[in-house]
Parts: sequence; C-alpha cells; structure tokens
Amino acid sequence: MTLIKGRLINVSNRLPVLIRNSASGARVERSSGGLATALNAAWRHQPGVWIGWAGPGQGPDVEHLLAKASRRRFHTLQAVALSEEEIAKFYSGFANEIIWPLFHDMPSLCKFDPDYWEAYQRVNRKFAQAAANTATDDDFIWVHDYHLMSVARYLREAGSRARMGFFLHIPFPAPDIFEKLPWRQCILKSLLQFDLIGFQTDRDRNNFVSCLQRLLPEATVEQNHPHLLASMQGRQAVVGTFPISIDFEEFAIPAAHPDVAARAENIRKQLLDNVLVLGVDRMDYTKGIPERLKSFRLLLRRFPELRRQITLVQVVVPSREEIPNYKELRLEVELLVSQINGEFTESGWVPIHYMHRNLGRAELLAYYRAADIALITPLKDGMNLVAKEFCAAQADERGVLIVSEFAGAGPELRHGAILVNPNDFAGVAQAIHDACLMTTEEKRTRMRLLRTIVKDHNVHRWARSFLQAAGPLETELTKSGNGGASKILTIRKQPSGEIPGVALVAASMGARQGQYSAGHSIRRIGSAHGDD
Ligand code: ADQ
Repeated sequence: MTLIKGRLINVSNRLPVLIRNSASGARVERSSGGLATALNAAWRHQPGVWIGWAGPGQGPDVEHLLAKASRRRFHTLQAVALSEEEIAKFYSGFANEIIWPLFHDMPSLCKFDPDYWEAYQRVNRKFAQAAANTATDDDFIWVHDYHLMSVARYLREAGSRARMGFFLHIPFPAPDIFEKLPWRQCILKSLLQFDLIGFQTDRDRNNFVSCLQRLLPEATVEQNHPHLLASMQGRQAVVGTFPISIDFEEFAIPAAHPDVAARAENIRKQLLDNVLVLGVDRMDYTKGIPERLKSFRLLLRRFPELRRQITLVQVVVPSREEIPNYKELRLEVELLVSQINGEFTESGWVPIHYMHRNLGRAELLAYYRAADIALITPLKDGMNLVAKEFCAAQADERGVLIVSEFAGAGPELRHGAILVNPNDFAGVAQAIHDACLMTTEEKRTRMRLLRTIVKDHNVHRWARSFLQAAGPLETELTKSGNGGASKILTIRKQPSGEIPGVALVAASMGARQGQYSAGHSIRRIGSAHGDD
C-alpha cells in the first residue's frame, strides 16, 4: 500500500493488543472482535503509527510491553490512557449504550444520558490530540468507528493539516432512527470535517446522505463517481461504500492443513457425524442469538425426523460484560440453551453444544471446516466477518452458508448463500432444513462461488480502495469536470445490495441474478411455517 505520501496514522478505540494486570504483573493479549481482526490483517506491512486504548493494565510495564509488541509489527503502537470514569461514560456509556443500539435500529435500548455526551467529546478530543501530536501534514489519519466520530473536528481545532478519513464498521441508521439522537446535528457536522467518510454498504451510505438532507439542509451532496461528494461551509468530504473483508489466505491456507482437517474430523466424530450447524459470535444482542436458538427449537419441533441427526454448536466470545443489557442477554441465552436441551436431549444426543469462550485460531478453523451449515443470523450487522471466515476455511467446499439479510455480508454473498430474515423463526428453520437436503453438487457450486467472491474482495482490496478514495480531492474534481460546483443529488442506486465486482464474479461463474438468491432452488419437503 503506497497510496499515501507520508505514514498511515490509524486511530481506533482499542489497539490490536490489550494489556491486563494479573497477579504476576501486566500481560499482553490479542484484542478480539471484527475490527481488530480486519485491521490487523490489512496493516501487516504498513509503516505508521496505531493509536488507541491499550486496555485496563496500568503501570510502568505498559510502555515496555507496547514497545515489545510494536517490534513484531511494521507500525508503532501508541496508547491513549483512559480513566475508569471515561471508560464508563465514553466507552460503555455513549458508545455502547447510545450509538451501538441506535445504529443497530434498537432505540428502545438507548440511555440518552447527557453526561455520556460530555465524556464522548472529552475523550474524542484526547484521541485527536494524540493524533495531532504524532501526524505530520503528509501523513494520512484513518479514524475508525462509532467511538470516534468527533475526532476530525478536534484535529482541525488543533490545527492539523493532514488528510483524514473515517470508516464506520457498524450500520448507519435511517433518518427516522438517527434523528432520535439529541446530538444529531453535531455528530453530522463533525463527520463532515473528515475528507473521506466510508460505510460498509450502499444502504448505510444512503442513510447517511438522507440524514444530511433532512437534518443539515445547508449541506449539498453530488455524484463524484464512483463515490459521492458532500459539501458544507467550504469543506468537501468524499462519501463512499467500502465493504470490509478478511485476508482470505490467512484463513484458507491454515484451514487446508492436515492438522486442522484431522481436528475437524475429530469434532465430527465426537458429534456422531451429525449435521453440524455452527454459530460463532460475540455475545451481543445484535447478533440474534436468542432468535437463532428459537429457530432451532422450532426446527426440532416441526421436523422430528431431524432429532438425533443434527447438532447446533453455538460458540460465543464474552463481550462488554460490564453493561447491564449484555449480562441479561447472557442469562437469556443460557436459559434458552438449557430449556431446549431439556426438551429434546436423548441418551447419546444433546442438541445444542454451547461454548462461552474465545477459541484459538486453530480450533476456530477446525469448527469452520467441520460445520455442514454456518448459521449467521444477526438482527443487524455492519458486515459480519464470521460469514467470510467460514467460506475461506471451507477447503472441502461442502458447507452451506445461511446468512441474515440484515448483515452487510448478506447482500454481498447472496448469490451463493441462503438469505434469511432472522425474525422469521419458521423461515430460518426452513432454511436449515433445506440446507440439510441440498445436494452435494449444489453445495459445492455455491461454496465455490462464495470463496471466489471472498478471495477477490479481500481486506487488502478494502484498505486499498479506501486509501485510493482518500487521494487528493483536486484530482477527483478535475475528473468530474465541474470544478466542485454544488448541486443536489438524486443518488444513483445499484440494484438492491449489488456490488459491481461481486456481480461480475457471480456472472462469470454462471450464477445469474436471483438464481440462488430469491428463495433457494432446492426441493422442499414439508414446511416449518405455522404456529410455534
Ligand atoms: P464484530 O461485531 O466484532 O465487528 P464480526 O465482524 O462478526 O463482528 O467479527 C467477529 C470476530 O470475532 C471474527 O473475526 C470472529 O472470528 C471472532 N470471534 C467471534 N467469536 C469468537 C470466538 N468464540 N472465538 C474466537 N473468535 C471469535 C464489527 C462490526 C461488524 C464488522 C466488523 C469489521 O459489528 O459488522 O464486520 O466490525 O468491520
């Protein structure tokens, strides 16, 4: 990636490593979650500085441990210290009790506490100051995610002249939801201080533009192919769609290793060679875990012939456990698992295997390979990397991907996956049933297509296209030939969720539009629809 003149200054709430204090002193752990997975892969060979919070560990060891962790990387890790109060009000509070539920269309879960907003501004200023102290005018500052939407505003106030981009890893809501936010205009104006604003899907980008049009009428938006250009008070920001992905080889190569194959075989044996349905998620209410369990229960009720033949393995990594909603979710999930197992377990067969822990990479890959069906049903998700990791790990091309239409990955992978509405328990049960009956040939055709798409649209392409779009605006404007004159735009939409490159890959592999997407082509036996 030599698309920028200076260094890349990456700013995210967390660093890719986390420092915790333990009885034997501070120790370094890998950060979990999609953002860390994706950025770690994208920046393996990129010189620069990564600025973020290094976790709750404190003391003289922190600097030393970060310096040691930086030696194995091309970039230096630089910590922003946060007090306990800042973590409670900025991270748990504003970011995760307001923006996270609101942007995932769950406004009733928001706790609109004005103290949270004050802490959010204070911490955003702190991150901006750290970036301003580090970046030169030639560097590119890439800010990540909903925790840091006001950073550009404070960078400008601090006099930074570097170019700045922002990527939102989660969805952006429609105006009817976004306008509930008391600080809605301030957030939009702060975002417009970036030179480039990136979203996961066209739906998110278009929601952002609709919010601008409703809440900031003084802003104008025009087409600036292939992106949009938003202008306000003499500033211009490129607004684009950049669907994030994974490093395909990082999953595909080790997954094909005979050790992983043997481990996968062992898992299958332990599970009596049943149809293995796999769910892998952070413990989060947006991931639709209770809904998935209810769908699985309905499957077992409606299709008794599948009992003893099918096993759901649900793996959840603990997440945000200090927030009340997350504690309640864990109780709900664990109660449902025990109720369903209580209802259906027979001697020698337990329908749901539940793991509440982080899996190591080799174990995760073995489960991906062992699975017959990946059941990925978030109620709403920016992208969902698990869907893509599953495809990359499918060395035998025998697994079926069932994915929510409300995850960014849904529209992108719809040519090969079975798309479901996670709120339609009967529909999800039917999709699992259909996947069980799918022919080996159809499974292979679909999985081959999915793997080609994920390989082609990988995380390196994502990072490259973002940095390309961040190039000097003058060039873009010269190309568009209008000298930057503002005019209001009617956004040219792709057919729902279509990503041009994906459509080409799909077409070249013979998957015509809708062939596998609107319902699936396989024979249906019985129906899960009806009262539960
Ligand atoms: P997340 O909400 O964290 O990411 P996701 O994209 O699915 O969601 O990434 C989860 C990551 O955690 C994956 O890399 C997965 O392998 C890992 N993981 C999950 N459970 C695990 C377990 N039990 N053991 C080990 N690893 C586990 C946010 C947004 C997403 C967006 C990403 C990247 O919410 O929508 O896709 O950022 O932009």
